[in-house]
Amino acid sequence: MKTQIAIIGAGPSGLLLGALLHKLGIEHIILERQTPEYVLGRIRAGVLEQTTVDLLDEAGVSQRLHREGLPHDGYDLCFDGRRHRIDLQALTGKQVTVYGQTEVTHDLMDARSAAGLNTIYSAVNVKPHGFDGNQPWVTYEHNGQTHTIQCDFIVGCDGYHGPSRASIPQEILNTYEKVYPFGWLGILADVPPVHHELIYANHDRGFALCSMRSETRVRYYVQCSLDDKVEDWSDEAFWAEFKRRLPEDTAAKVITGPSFEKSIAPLRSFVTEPMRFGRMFLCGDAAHIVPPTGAKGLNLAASDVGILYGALAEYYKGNSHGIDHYSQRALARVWKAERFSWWFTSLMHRFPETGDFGRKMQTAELDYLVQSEAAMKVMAENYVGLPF
Ligand code: FAS
Ligand code: PHB
Repeated sequence: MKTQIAIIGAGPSGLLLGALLHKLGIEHIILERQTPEYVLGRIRAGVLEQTTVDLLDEAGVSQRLHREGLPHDGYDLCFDGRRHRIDLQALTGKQVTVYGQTEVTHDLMDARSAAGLNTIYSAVNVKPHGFDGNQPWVTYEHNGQTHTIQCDFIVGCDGYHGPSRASIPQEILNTYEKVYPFGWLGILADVPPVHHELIYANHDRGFALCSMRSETRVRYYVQCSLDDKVEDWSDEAFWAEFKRRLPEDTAAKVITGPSFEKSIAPLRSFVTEPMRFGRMFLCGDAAHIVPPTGAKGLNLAASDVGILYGALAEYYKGNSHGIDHYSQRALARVWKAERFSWWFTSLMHRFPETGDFGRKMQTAELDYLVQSEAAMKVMAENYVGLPF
């Protein structure tokens, strides 16, 4: 089989790139290791930057997002028993939209099947080849048969554990990594959110986040030990700890209920340089990971795709400038989002190793932040997403 673009991975990166390439009439195929149900079963991001919404508009898949997504003009920070609002709208003129990654993926999958586009699910042993030459190809097994796809370019949208980055000779790859000494325990429950916007809480006992998926479904998190297992946390234990980490008046308003999803995610910062290797590009988690504190992971994946799709459109019109500068342009935004996510994580979580002095530094920075228009503007500009 021959196509123009072979995409590995049908997460948000791969599906969004496929939708945008389809709009341009650029032939492509997506190869996904899992089933669609498995991909949809992964509970991940919840906050979309405006640039991500714009790309979903451009891809023609945002109708439900505009019907059901929740525009948010700000969020609250809690620390030292206090609560302060960061007014995104006033500080930046922009807002974010609360709409789960699962819904984004659903909308992209529905649009893809409605257009009759080719996605090979349950593709086994997908491997990129020959991307250091002019005629790359991808091999995979499906229903016991081995298949080969000749293509012009390969795009690795296969996440942190995928084969694309793993296929690049280590000597030409530069990676940067920081692993955080804690995880996030998250639940989904069908109860009304404690507040109409998100609340990020810095507490002596650890970080907590009040997020949501709709006006009737919450996504709440507490910082937990990396040694914790989901089975260590009953719903009662979660609710008690979650409320302990919020100011009393906020905790009193928390409506509890049975969780129907509970998972623990490790936190890491990770970047691969460059994000292009000959005729293979990396997009999204295949190239970088951020701690979820700043809600940047999904949005960075979208901006990588936005940059690459424009570059490929130019290439097929005879201009290679975009693809030749993809890595440099994507990384410029990636590193700023990595910095913000690391900073926000360092500010809001309990780091036992930094002791009481470290706690005092966090409280001093938060106390300064909420009293300085300039400091809040810097935070807000990064939270709503930097241009690309
Ligand atoms: P993904 O990992 O989503 O998709 C990669 C796809 O490639 C998957 O479908 C995978 O099955 C497939 N694949 C892997 N290996 C393959 C192979 N060998 N062959 C074929 N296919 C293969 N971001 C936020 O903004 N906020 C959050 O709260 C948040 N929480 C997260 C929680 C967890 C547990 C994780 C892991 C991530 C979280 N993220 C969050 C980040 C997340 O949303 C990612 O940024 C987003 O999924 C990136 O999308 P993709 O780049 O498409 O990668
Ligand atoms: C989420 O709703 O999952 C979410 C929201 C904001 C974050 C992280 C996660 O910063």
